[in-house]
Amino acid sequence: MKYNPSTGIFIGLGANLGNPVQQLTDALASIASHAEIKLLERSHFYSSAPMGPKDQPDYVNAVCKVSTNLQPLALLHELQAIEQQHGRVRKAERWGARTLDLDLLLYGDAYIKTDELTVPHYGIKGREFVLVPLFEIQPDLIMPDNQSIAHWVRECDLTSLTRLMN
Ligand code: ROI
Repeated sequence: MKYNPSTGIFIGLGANLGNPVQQLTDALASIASHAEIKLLERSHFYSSAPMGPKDQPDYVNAVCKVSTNLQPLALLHELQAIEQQHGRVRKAERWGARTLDLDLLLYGDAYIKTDELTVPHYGIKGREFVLVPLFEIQPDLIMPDNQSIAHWVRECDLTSLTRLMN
């Protein structure tokens, strides 16, 4: 099955170890210079309190919009390669700190659920550090379940999120 990306392909970026702003900047540069991926938009960077275990540093999060002819799984593999290039070490702890996390959030209106990939990403709703940057770059976005992004932004708690100057 070939997926139609016409309503946009969105990637979430997050880091809370090392120099998160630099890692996100470098990851965006890698995405922008990738032969098969075109960077269309990027949000500001946002500082956010950790969701999950609190004994870890605050995160820096952002979202970007891309276009690509890569199908979802091939795109995921390219994102994983970029994570590796930027020093990502996958740890056993599920919700632990990370040097760089690239999540395929949305691929048009595709629904995919395999062992390797779930799209829409299960962590979009209720995560202000995903919803707010997504809303910033695509305020008219309608999610695959037909809810507007604006609806979900209104539902979430924004108190631990700060927009950075980047
Ligand atoms: N918390 C925040 N604020 N930002 C993230 O990107 C993030 N990523 C994660 C967990 C550990 C769930 N918490 C997070 O994977």
